[in-house]
Amino acid sequence: MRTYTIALAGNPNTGKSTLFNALTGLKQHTGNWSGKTVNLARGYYEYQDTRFQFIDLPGTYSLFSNSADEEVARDYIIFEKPDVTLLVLDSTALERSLNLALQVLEMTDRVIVCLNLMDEAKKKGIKIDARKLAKDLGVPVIPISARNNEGLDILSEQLLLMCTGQTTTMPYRMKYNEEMEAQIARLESELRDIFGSEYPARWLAIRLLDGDQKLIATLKSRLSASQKGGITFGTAKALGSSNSHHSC
Ligand SMILES: Nc1nc2c(ncn2[C@@H]2O[C@H](COP(=O)(O)OP(=O)(O)OP(=O)(O)O)[C@@H](O)[C@H]2O)c(=O)[nH]1
Ligand SMILES: [Mg+2]
Repeated sequence: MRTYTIALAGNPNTGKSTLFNALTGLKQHTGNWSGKTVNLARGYYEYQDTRFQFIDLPGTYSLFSNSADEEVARDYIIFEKPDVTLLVLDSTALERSLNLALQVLEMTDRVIVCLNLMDEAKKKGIKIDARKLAKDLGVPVIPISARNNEGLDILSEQLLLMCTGQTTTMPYRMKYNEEMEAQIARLESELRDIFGSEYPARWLAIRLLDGDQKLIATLKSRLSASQKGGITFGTAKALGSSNSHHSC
């Protein structure tokens, strides 16, 4: 049986572990306070002759290098390359989640958005046009209530479709000003020359331009580990070249 890996990402307290438990039958700790999931729980779920491996990532508000949790979640998405990143949003506080959503959409085009806590949203009279949001974000958007097992069949179906390549996405990517876009394009093409399609070049270029030293260190150590003898001249130059763009 083919196994696909699904990473659950989202702000703290949006119901990632509740969804994880509902699908896998495990009992990952949940509760009404943030920062509970610190290590990566794994669980399995079978749907229509397909096995999904779920990874419960720590909840974060962004995916920069601000904390160990952010690094763990970000490194998983970039380096482990799950088949789908399942972004769990709180329907009652959507605008708070969109910052993280836009960051994930920069990192991968294999994203499904779950609008969780729909029961709470309904109670509060909040209406969300999931279709419009899917159109705007360029990825599937599924309303669910993980605690009440609602919407999980439609979600499973969408996971299967994306894992088997039957869904194409067009993730929304933020546009920066002209000067910034020119710098991104230059660095992006250098990075593509070195890494090919190994990493999302545009996202990497933006992070390097932002001077994300921890990401640079992680990349260097990963490269030296994979090449045993150390990083190549070209790679070192490209990673070093981020420093020359650092001030922008
Ligand atoms: N009403 C309602 N509550 C929910 C739903 N899903 C989760 N919750 C509640 O929301 C709270 C947080 O859920 P968790 O699953 O622990 O959230 P999390 O995203 O794993 O949190 P972190 O691990 O801190 O990132 C718990 O009290 C859940 O019972 C839902 O669909 N409806
Ligand atoms: Mg959790």
